[in-house]
Amino acid sequence: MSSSSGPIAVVTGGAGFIGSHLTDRLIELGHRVVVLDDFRTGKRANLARWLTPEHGFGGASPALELVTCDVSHGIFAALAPITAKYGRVERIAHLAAQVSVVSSVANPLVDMSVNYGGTLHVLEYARAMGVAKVAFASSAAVYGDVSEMPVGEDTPTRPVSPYGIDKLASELALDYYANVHGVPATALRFFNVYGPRQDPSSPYSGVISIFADRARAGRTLTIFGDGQQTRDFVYVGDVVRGLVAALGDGNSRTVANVGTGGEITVTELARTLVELCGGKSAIEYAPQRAGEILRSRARVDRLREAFGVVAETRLVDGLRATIA
Ligand code: UD2
Repeated sequence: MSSSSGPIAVVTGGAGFIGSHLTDRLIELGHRVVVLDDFRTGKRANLARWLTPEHGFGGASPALELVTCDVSHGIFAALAPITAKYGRVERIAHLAAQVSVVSSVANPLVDMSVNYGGTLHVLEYARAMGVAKVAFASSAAVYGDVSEMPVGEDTPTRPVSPYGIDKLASELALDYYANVHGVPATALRFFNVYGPRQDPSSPYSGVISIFADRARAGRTLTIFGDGQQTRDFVYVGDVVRGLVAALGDGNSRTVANVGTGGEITVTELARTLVELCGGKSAIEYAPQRAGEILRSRARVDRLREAFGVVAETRLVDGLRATIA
């Protein structure tokens, strides 16, 4: 990839949890990054490092351009002034999405238009402008409920939510654009991503963000179900390494899981977080959530073999960083 004086890397959803960490990393690596975000869930504060006072109130450092844009309405107009100034877009990481599985069940049409529609707009831009690589944030939700663990990429996909369906449809669109229009594209299926900047404020926020927030305040942690369900929790820094690799040349049409290959029960997770925060919180149990999957654990061979990436952050270290 090229330096900040050269072509541009676009991060859609770049003010969000994962997108802002990716933006940090790409700028550190010397890229000029254009963040497209509609700020519905993304926050300027996540990019505070690059919003320096010497570039004016709300202005960004020369390595970052921040553009308010709802990706599901198209990205040509938002990017035109930037490309006129700095030249063409070379790479796009497409992370902008409606991220809640539960909202997708309540509002499937909104979900489909934002998530699948947004992907089509990105791919249309990539086709028209000859973008060198698109990396797409897919999800373990494409698998649905599978009995075989760990889950490999060749496991039949049977999503059980509109969210999973539109992530899978987006993967199919990537494949179509790669095949028919020659747009190099890679999809990464994220497992349960956690880390600093994950917003705990919604009841459907990631469990680690909610538990960490409560454990720090000495409040009770609520476990849904018997707590024996497992998840493969992967630290955001490791996910970013996967994305950076996916943005590089090669591996077009590759789909890869992004997880650790391990799993932990929700009860074990709760106990660990309570302990790390000084042991003041109680743990209570509430009825199981509808549509809950019992186990989730990624096969990670392809991530290692195709991208040279191994998620190496130990859970306890990632939890400490999240709490801090
Ligand atoms: C994750 C992803 C989702 C999708 C899905 C695919 C997140 C935030 N969500 O959903 O986008 O990709 O995987 O399968 O990464 N829990 C509690 N107490 C709480 C909150 C949660 O016990 O206060 C439990 C919850 O019932 C579940 C586990 O913790 O068993 C993880 O929940 P989650 O909402 O973090 O993520 P998940 O796996 O439902």
